This record gives sequence, structure tokens and C-alpha cells, in this order.
Amino acid sequence: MLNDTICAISTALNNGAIAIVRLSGDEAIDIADKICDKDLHKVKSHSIIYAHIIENEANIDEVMISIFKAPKTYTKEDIVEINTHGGAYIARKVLNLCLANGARLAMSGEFTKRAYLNGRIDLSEAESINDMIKAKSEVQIKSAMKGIDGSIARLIDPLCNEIMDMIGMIEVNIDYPEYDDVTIITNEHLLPMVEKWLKQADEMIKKAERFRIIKDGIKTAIIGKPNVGKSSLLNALLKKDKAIVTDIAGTTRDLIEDSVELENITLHLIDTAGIRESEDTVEKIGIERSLKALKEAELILFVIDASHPLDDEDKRLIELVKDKDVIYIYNKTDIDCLYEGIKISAQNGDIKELVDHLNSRYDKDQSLIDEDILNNERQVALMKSAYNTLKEIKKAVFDGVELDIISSSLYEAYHDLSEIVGKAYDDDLIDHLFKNFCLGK
Ligand SMILES: Nc1nc2c(ncn2[C@@H]2O[C@H](COP(=O)(O)OP(=O)(O)O)[C@@H](O)[C@H]2O)c(=O)[nH]1
Ligand SMILES: [Mg+2]
Repeated sequence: MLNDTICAISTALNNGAIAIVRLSGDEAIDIADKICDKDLHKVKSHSIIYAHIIENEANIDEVMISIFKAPKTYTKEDIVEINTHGGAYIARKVLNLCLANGARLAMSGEFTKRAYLNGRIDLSEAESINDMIKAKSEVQIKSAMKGIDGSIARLIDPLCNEIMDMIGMIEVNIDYPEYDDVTIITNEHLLPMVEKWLKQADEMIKKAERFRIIKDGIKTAIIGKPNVGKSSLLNALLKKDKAIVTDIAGTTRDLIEDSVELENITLHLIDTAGIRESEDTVEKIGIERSLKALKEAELILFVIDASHPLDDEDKRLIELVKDKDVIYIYNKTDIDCLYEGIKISAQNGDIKELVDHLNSRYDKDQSLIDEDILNNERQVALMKSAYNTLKEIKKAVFDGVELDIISSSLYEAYHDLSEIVGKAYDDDLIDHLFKNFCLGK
């Protein structure tokens, strides 16, 4: 049942100045009324009142109670928020009183789920609320705020509407071929439209991927043969002695991970074991892990000893990364430098050329923050699915496939797009999404 009254502690469960116990549902006001010394039915909506919480005729807390009557509330239902003193114990006690008086404990994200199911927000806005709670950087906050403001609907609605219009026109063509004033849709009409939609979908996917890196950082592996200075580079980037550095080849055996926030980009760094042929059991495992890290990395910092000519080991590694996004870095330039390129001396902390290069590499993507962009993997996956369907449609149009078949494929693409904002949804997906929310949100 949707309208049973749910209840949860909406603030963090540790000692603070106040804690908030929140109720939402038809009986929210009745239940709160039963446990306090004021007549809450007389309180104006969207106002706050001073009261005491009463249990067995004893005062158990002095509180402020906010009353929000439906429909202008977070969930579009009646909401009561009880501001208790901030100890976890007293907040739990008030929560238990609400439960004893007819409320049910809310599941994770259930308030927001109701906001969505009651039509106050769309699914992408609900996701952004969760992103806002979990945000750890300025860019993440800005992006979440845009999402809460409906940026995803703004982004995809025009595309959805155009596709729906086209489906409508095709249907009219099929159902009423005798009407003179109906625009006749032919494959020649369709082709440029489908091409335009494909281009738009492609742009949205690419921008989302570029922006994800700006927003969440990039998985970066430091790769190179043993002793070129990979661990020294990690330490220089982190400005601390995280990895052990020695002149013994094969020092780093396990993967060492840490993140560094540069001006324009956050790197999630993995320092790896130098990749080479080795008989040492432990080193061999380390090298296997390095190869896996290399495969998963989105960016490779490839370190080369600038004071030596490239040998077969270097060349084999260069071959190994040829399909990746690689930045070649020449280290130990304090000794000698036989190459042109990004020169550093990791041991001396002299890595300015590399840091400048990284910042300028991601400089132009900073402006993406002001654009409406798909926000997460779920949204991008649906857009990719719509893109693939549109590609099939393009082929079908070329092949002269019947309009009614094309129309049903268009509907498939439309369905994927509308699922991005949750117009079309299935219950399991919705349950799954809201489970990741905090309790009380
Ligand atoms: N002269 C010089 N030596 C360096 C530099 N970077 C690292 N080294 C030395 O090279 C050796 C190997 O360094 P390390 O960072 O452990 O290399 P890794 O095996 O690639 O992780 C150590 O003795 C470092 O002190 C540098 O920029 N200049
Ligand atoms: Mg090392």
C-alpha cells in the first residue's frame, strides 16, 4: 500500500545538536499528534511549533515539529518532521513511539521513491538527490544540483518528442491512408531525421563519458619497466612517501592506490609492479596484477628512463599499451635526456611539465559543467541502447522496410529514452535504484 505512513530518522545517527524524525503519509499528522502535547491538527501547513514528546504522561523531549500538508511537500503526502535533541538514543526513542502509534519504518530511499511515484520528481531527479547526498567535490555538487533541477528531462525531452511525433505520423499514415491532408511519410522523409537523432544520441553519450571523468576522476595506471621511477612518480604526485622506492628492480610487487586532485582532474592512481619477465613467484603475481590494472585503466602514465635508450623491454610494453590512452613521460632527466616530450625528475619532485600537461588536457572539458549532460551509467546505457536501435532503424530505412515495422522499432527507442527519466519503468529496477539511498531520504 502506498499511503501507509512511513517514518525514519532522517539525520545522521550520531550525536549532534538536533536529529530529525520524519513521517510521511495519510496518518503522519495523527501519529505525531498522539505522541506530543499540542493539537497538531490546528497547526497551519508549512509552519513549525514548539512541543513536548510525551510517553506514559512523562515528558521525554522538548522538540520543534514542522507540519507540511499535502500536496506541496517532498513526497506530495502529509509530512511531519520532529526536531529532537541530537542524541541517537532520544531520536530512536521518538522513532519507536511513532512506530508504536501506527507508522511503519521506511525503507532506504522510500521518501524519495514516493516523491517519484507521486509524480513530484522524475527518476533522474531522484538519482541526483542521491548524488547530492554522496557528493565529495564542487563539481559533483554542481552536477547533482543541475540534475535535481531537471537537466536530464531538458536534455532528452526534445528528442523523445520528435520520435513520438514521427511515430504518430507513421501511425496516421498506416491507419488513414485515404486522408488527403495527412503528411505522407516515406523512407526518404525518415532518413534525415533518424540521422539527426543518431548524431544527437552519439553526442550525448560522448559528452557524458567526458564529463564523468571530470566529475568522478580518471582511473590511471603508472606503467613502465622496473626501476624507471614509477613509484617515485606516484610519491611526487601524492606529495608523500606512499610507495617504497629503492634501486632494486622489482621493489613494488603489490598494486598501490591513491587519489590526487589536480586543478582540472582527479587521478585515481595505481602504481604497478614493473612489467618484465620474472622467475620470482611474488613478483610474477604482482606483474599479473599490473597487467590487469593496465587493462582496466582509462589513462596510462607510461614512465621511461630518459637517461637510457629504449630497450626491448620498453618496446614490448609500448606495444602492449598501443590501444590505450597513453601519456609518455621521460623520467630521470636530471641525469640525462635522450628524448623529446614530457620531462620530469620524479626523485626531485620536479613533475611540473606533467602536471601542466594533465591540467591542460582536461581544461576544455571544464565547461561541460554548465551543460545538461547524462548523469550516470544507467542513463548512458539506456541512451546507448536507443542509439543502437536507431542504427538498426537507419539500416531498415535504407533497405526499404515497411513503415509499420519501423514504427515499432522507433517505439523501442522511445521507450529506452523515456526510461531515463522514469516515464516507463519496471518495479524491480525502481526497487533496486532506491535501495542505494540513505535511510530517511
Ligand atoms: N636520478 C634519478 N633517480 C631516480 C628518479 N626517479 C627515481 N629514481 C631512482 O630510481 C630507482 C627506482 O625508482 P622507483 O621509483 O622505485 O622505480 P620503479 O621500480 O619504477 O617504481 C630508485 O633508486 C630511485 O631513487 C629521478 O628522477 N632521477
Ligand atoms: Mg615501484
